[in-house]
Amino acid sequence: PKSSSYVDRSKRHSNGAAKALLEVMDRKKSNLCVSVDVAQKQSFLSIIDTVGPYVCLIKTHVDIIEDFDDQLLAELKALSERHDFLIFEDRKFADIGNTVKLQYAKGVHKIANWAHIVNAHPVPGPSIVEGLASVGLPLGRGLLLLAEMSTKDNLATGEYTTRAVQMARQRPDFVIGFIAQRRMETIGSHDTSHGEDFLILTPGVGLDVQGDGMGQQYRTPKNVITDAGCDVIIVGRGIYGNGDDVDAIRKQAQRYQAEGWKAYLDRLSK
Ligand code: UP6
Repeated sequence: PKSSSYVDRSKRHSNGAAKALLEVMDRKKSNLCVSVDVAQKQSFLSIIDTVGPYVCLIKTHVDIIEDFDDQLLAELKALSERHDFLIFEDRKFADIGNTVKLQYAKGVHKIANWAHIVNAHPVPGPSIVEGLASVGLPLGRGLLLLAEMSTKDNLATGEYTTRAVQMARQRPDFVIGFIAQRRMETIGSHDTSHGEDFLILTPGVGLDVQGDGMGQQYRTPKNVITDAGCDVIIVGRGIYGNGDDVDAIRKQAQRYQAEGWKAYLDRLSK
């Protein structure tokens, strides 16, 4: 996967969400996912409308939004169609199969209805994937497992990461890849010659600062895409962290899109 193009990989993926993401990346020349972590609906929608043309994916934490309602979801959906991007709810499910199934399908947010992609911590074991797959697979959704994290001194290392990769291999129809900091195909004693291909989405990306004083650690698009071979850069405050001036936000989105795409082209030409 590190040396294949996004579009070639899209043809080989059987999961609809993975295929659609790789296709939109190629179509828009963007491996940028913007993480919209703000508390007000108006600000949330305004940022998405501004960055929409430059992203392949919008990542949400809908439980942060104070004035969340169904109208917000309708507008989010409309923006995703107008600007051609997919939606990833960063819910980080972490409970037993039966509970995550309910959290995914029900409650105020009804995540499965609108999020093409969600993620889960592998800590409960394979049953969490089964619970989520029972809801998401019939809807054509995809799941990412958190095999690694971006924060200082996090526990998702070594054997934990290896076990996460093994869990993903058991459900290639639904688990489309990982939240991780590098490629995962080579992990574990596995024969990769049969063309295994995980999507690697990587948070902790920033061009101007190294951290946030609360454990977050930033790397550049070049570190992440060219050197580590990841597929999608996830950028939050690097895009909108300096206030809500629309022109400034647009500029940052264009900058990260350009940097991310250049890093991808550099990787392919290696
Ligand atoms: N995120 C991380 N690190 C991880 C997993 N997820 O930062 O290992 C998420 C955070 C946040 C976003 O929950 O929504 O990615 C990063 O935002 P930032 O660019 O503003 O730091």
